[in-house]
Amino acid sequence: MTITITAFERSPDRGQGLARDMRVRWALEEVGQPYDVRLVSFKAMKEPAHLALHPFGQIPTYEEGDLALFESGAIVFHIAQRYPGLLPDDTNGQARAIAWMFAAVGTVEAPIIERQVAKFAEGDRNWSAQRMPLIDDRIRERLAELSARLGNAKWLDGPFSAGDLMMVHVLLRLRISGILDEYSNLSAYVARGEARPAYKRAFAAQLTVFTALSTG
Ligand code: GTB
Repeated sequence: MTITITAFERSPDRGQGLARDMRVRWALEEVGQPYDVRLVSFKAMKEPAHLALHPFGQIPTYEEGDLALFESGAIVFHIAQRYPGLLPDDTNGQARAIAWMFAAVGTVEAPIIERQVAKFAEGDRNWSAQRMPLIDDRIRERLAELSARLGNAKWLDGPFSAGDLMMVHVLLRLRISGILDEYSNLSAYVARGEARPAYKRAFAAQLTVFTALSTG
C-alpha cells in the first residue's frame, strides 16, 4: 500500500531537516518503507482538503490506504508498530521505548518550543530579553536530567528505537542555540543519530525539496 506524507513546499529551515516531516521520513527509512511526499504551501495547509487530514492545518500527515494520521509522534508510533525495526521485541522494552517517545515530545520538546516562540514570535516584546534566560534554564534542567540518564550509553534504552528517533530530532532543534553543546554526551548522541544511514537518506530527500526550489 502506498504511503503518502506531507511536507512544507518551502521549509523555513531551508532543508536542514528541522521540520517534523523529517521524523516521519527517518522512521520510514529505518523500516525500509518507500513513501511519496505531497508538498503543501502555507496557504494550502489551512484549506479544507488539508484540514480534513490535519485538524490544526499543519504538516506532517500520513496516508496509507484508508488510514489518515496527523501528529509526528503518533505517525512514528504507527510506523514502529506496523513495521519491524523501531521497537524492541519484548513487551516491556516496547513500553519503555514508547515512554521515551512521549518524553521526547511531552517533556523535552516543550521548553524547546517555548524558546522558539519566545525568540521568533515574541522577540520584539519588551519583556522578551528577560524571559529568554528563564526558558534556557528550564531547557538546561531537562538536558541535565536526560544527560545523567543517558550517561555513556549509546541509546536511551538498549538498541536504537523510535524513542531515540524522536529524542534525537527534538534535540536537533536546539543545536543552533549552542545549549546542546554544553552536554557532550547528548551532542554525541545526536551525532550518532545523524550518522545512521536512514537519517542520511531522509535528510537528503527533504533537502532535495529545497535545492530543487532554489535551482528550479
Ligand atoms: N505536534 C505536531 C507534530 O508533532 O506533528 C506539530 C506539527 C507542527 O508544528 N508542524 C509545523 C507546521 O505545520 C511544521 S514542523 N507549521 C505550520 C503552521 O502551524 O501553520 C515545525 C517546524 C517548522 C519550521 C522549522 N524550521 O524551519 O526550522 C522547524 C520546525
